[in-house]
Amino acid sequence: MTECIFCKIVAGELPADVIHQDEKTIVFKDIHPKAPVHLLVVPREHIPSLRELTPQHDDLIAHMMRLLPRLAEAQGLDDGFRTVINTGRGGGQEVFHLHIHLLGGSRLPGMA
Ligand code: DGP
Repeated sequence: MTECIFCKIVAGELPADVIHQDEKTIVFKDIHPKAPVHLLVVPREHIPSLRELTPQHDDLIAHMMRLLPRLAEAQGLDDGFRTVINTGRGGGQEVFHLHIHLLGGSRLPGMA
C-alpha cells in the first residue's frame, strides 16, 4: 500500500478539493494556501520529483505546462500568476510526488 499522500488523493482514498481532472493529472487546492488561489497540479503517475523525469514523461510535462494558463484563466487570474516546483529537501520539497504550485489572486512579492 502506498504511503504517498498525493497517490492516495489520486486514488480517491484521501479527500481533496479537486478542481480539475483529466487522464494525466489531478488538480486540487493546497491545504496550506500561500495566496488567495493556490492549486497543486499533480500527475496521476507517481514521479518523486523533477529529478526522476525521463523522455517518457515529455508528453505529460507538456500537458501540465499547457494546463497551467488554462487553470489560471478559469480561476480569474487575469493579472498573472506564479508557478513553483520545489525539488529535494534543499529546495523545500515536502511531498515527494511531483507537483506544480499555481499561485495568484494578489500581488505576489518579487523573487529578488
Ligand atoms: P512542497 O513543499 O512543494 O512539497 O509542497 C507540498 C504542498 O502540499 C504544501 O504546500 C502543502 C500541500 N499538502 C500537503 N499535504 C496535503 C494534503 O493532504 N492535501 C492537500 N490538499 N495539500 C497538501
